Formats: sequence, C-alpha cells, structure tokens
Amino acid sequence: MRLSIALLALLPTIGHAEIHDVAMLTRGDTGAMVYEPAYLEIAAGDTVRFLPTQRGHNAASIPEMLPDGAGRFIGKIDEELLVVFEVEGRYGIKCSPHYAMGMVMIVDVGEVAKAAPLPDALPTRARERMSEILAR
Ligand SMILES: [Cu+2]
Repeated sequence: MRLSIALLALLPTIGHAEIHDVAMLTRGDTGAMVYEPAYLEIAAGDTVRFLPTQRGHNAASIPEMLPDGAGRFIGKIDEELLVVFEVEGRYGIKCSPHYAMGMVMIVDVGEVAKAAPLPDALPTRARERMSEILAR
C-alpha cells in the first residue's frame, strides 16, 4: 500500500512537459521591441506560449535558425501562440514586422552546441541582438 501511494505521487511529474511564457513587448525592461525572456533553455516536448502583452507583435520561426526536421511556424499579430518544440536544437524566433529592428529571441531545446556561430544571413540588428542574448 505504501508503495502504490508513492508511485501515484510521482506520476504527475513523469514525462510532464512544461509551458514557458514569453511576453512580446514594444517597451520592456530590457529595451524596445523585445521578447522577455529573450533566451530559453527547454526540454524537447516543452511548450512556449508567446503572449501579446503589448500590441503589434508576433512570433515566427527564422528559416536559417531552424533545426533539421523541425516545422516552421508563424503567429498572427496580437494573438497568443503556443508552440510545442519536439525537435532538439537551436531555434531563432523573430517578430515579423520588427525583425530588422532586432526583435528576436533564441530557444535552445535539449542538448545544443552553445558556441555555434550565428548564420550570416540574419539582418545586422537581429544578429547583434542575438549575440547580446547569448553573451548574457
Ligand atoms: Cu514586434
């Protein structure tokens, strides 16, 4: 009896995927046109919930920073978007209207080579922001 109770108590934590909230902001604590947090390290199967906390933003995958086998995604402006990250690797995420202004974030799923170079194809400001994010 004691054993079965202990097993039941463990069940909710086994294989339980987490949900991580990200605010999409025009003016945040870390600057203008930002995701907060701008960096997440999560497990495969976890969900990220992009919240339209302030108006005018979305979240979309960056084709040059999408792991092999992972699907592209693009949220609608001013709408909440839930993305389940099943494939391990480093994901770049952009706000479609503010990509050139550097509104980007990084999601590392599972085991990721932290020192991997950023692709050359990114807009200059987006690249600078990502370097700052990774240096924090
Ligand atoms: Cu934006």
